[in-house]
This record gives sequence, C-alpha cells and structure tokens, in this order.
Amino acid sequence: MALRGSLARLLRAQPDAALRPRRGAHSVALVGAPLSRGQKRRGVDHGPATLRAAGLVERLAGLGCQVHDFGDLNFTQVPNDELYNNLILYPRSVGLASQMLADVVSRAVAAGHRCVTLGGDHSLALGSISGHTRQCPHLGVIWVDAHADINTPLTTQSGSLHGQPLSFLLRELQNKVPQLPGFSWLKPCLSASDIVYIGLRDVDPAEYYILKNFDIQYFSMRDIDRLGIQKVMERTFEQLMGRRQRPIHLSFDIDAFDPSLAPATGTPVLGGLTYREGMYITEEIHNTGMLSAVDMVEVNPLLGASQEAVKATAHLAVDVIATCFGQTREGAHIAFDELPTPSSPDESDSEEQVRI
Ligand SMILES: [Mn+2]
Repeated sequence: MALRGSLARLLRAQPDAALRPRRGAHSVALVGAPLSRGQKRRGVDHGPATLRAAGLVERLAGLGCQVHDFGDLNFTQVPNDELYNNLILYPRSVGLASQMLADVVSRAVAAGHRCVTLGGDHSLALGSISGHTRQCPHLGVIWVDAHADINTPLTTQSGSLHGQPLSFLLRELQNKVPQLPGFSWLKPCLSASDIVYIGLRDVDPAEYYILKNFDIQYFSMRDIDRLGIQKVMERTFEQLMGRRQRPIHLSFDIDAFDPSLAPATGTPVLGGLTYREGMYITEEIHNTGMLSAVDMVEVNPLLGASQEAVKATAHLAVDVIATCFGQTREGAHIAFDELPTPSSPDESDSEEQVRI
C-alpha cells in the first residue's frame, strides 16, 4: 500500500514520538498472591485474576513500564491447620504462603524490579514486607487502609490474621506476640517510626493503645477532613523521609476507599477516601521517585452486589496501581517530542510516495 505526504510522515514518526517509553521507565514485576486464609469470606483469592482482567498489564505497559508478570503463586492449604489458641485461623497456611511470597518479592526487588503484589487478603503483607526489607532494610511503609491491622494474636476479636500482620512485623511489639505455628521464619523488620497510616476509621481498642503508646504516625479519615489530603501527604513524607530518602513500600487495602467506590471487599466501612484523595496519595508517592513495592489487597469479586460493582472496584484498584507508576490526571503519559505539522500545499501535491 502506498501512502502520500503527511500521513506517511506521521506514521513513520510515530514509533519515535509516541511509543518511546518515558525516560526512567520502571521495570515492574507483578506477583499474584491469591491468599485467602487470613480472613473468612470466600473469593478474595480471585483478586489477582480480577485485577488482570481489568487491564492492569496493558495499563502499565501503556505508561511505558516494562511489565514482568510472574503469574500467581500456588498456595496450598496446609493439612490439619488447626486453630491456634482456639481462635487464630489457619496460622500454618498463612505462614507458609507468606514465606513463599517473601522469597519472591525479595528476588524481584534484588533483580531491579518494582514489585507489585496482587492480593489476596492483607495477611500477605507479612510476606511482601519481610521480603522487601531483606533487600531494603531501611524502607518506610505507607499503609492505606480503613483498619490498622495491628491486633496481636492475643487481642484479636475475629481470629483472622489479615487484621494482625503489622503486630508480627513491628520490633517494639515482639514481647507481646506469641510464636505461631508456621511463623518461625518471620523476623520483625519494622520500627514504629517506619510506618504511616492513611485512611483509618475502624480501629479496635488494643490497636488504638498500640498506635498511641508506640507513637505510630497515623492520619484517620477525621485527620484528612481536618488537614486536607495535601497536608497529610506532606506530613507523611516528613515522617518517613525527613532525615533521608528511603525506599517506600505502599500497602494499599482497597477498603480504604469509600464503599460506594469499592463495594467488592470483605470489610467495608462507611466514610472512606474519595477517588480524588486516592489518586492524590498515589501521585505524590510516585513523585518521590522512591516507590519500591506495592501491595494491592482485599479486592473480592464474589462480594460485589453486581458485575458492575465488581468492575468498578477492580478498575479503581488498577487506577491506584497505574498512578503509582506515572499515570497523571494532567495527561502527558508518554513523551511526545513534536506535534505533526500540516504539509505545505506544494508538498502534498508532490509525487512523493512511501511504501509501508
Ligand atoms: Mn487491611
């Protein structure tokens, strides 16, 4: 087929102008972690498939990221995984799955990828944060969630481990946390000053005690109402990066959003983040240039009231991840060097022909 004039030039120019990855494009590893034993509802193990079906890989590739999809980890349930202390559910299964995930995240970060873990329930942060700290011992954690997820096995009411991961990771709490079967590999790797919470609005009494007594920085929904999301992010980075730059681990529970936006999740709480607050949080994290790993957890496609509700939740989660890797609300996602110029009348009348 022969094309003439400006169209041919535009087509020839396109690979350069439109498809070139943005400078400093990220290499992103995707790891599916279909962990569901940290809580009681069915379906959260379909989270990774739901996020992929919502176009996650294509969106990241469209931003110029090199995407390496490692597929889903194969978590088998450990047989005879009895309750610990007559209360804690599936300790061996959660422990083993987190151990596997820790190894994979550690290897992905060591290979130079930013590692995105697709949950699965929030107990997977035991693994993703443990693995990440093996490579980046001084990282800071931004935990975006309606809940604090810092009950100990001795304070939890539900027995579900997705409400407890931070108690195992925090050095200051180690004399308050019993050794669970399946957890012998786990070493506390965070200090209280390494964590900032955003979005809290359902905090248990023992969790509140921990936040206050160990001086953990948190911004509840009330704080966001009071300060505005811009001040909240300023103070977040002041806390984590005030003295020195450090890698960031973002652990994002989709239930941080208002249930009107993210209905397909196990423990929704009214009065959550708006879409704009969620995007601002992740835009600012991207702008630090220090984001090193992300968890996206608790998307449960069996809990939406309709297909639309599930789709809305999944697309929101994909927007969060894409924004972490450079999607902006201003546009200009990809470098664009030069606008095409209309041909002069002389040129378009010429006999120039190009074969493509
Ligand atoms: Mn959570």
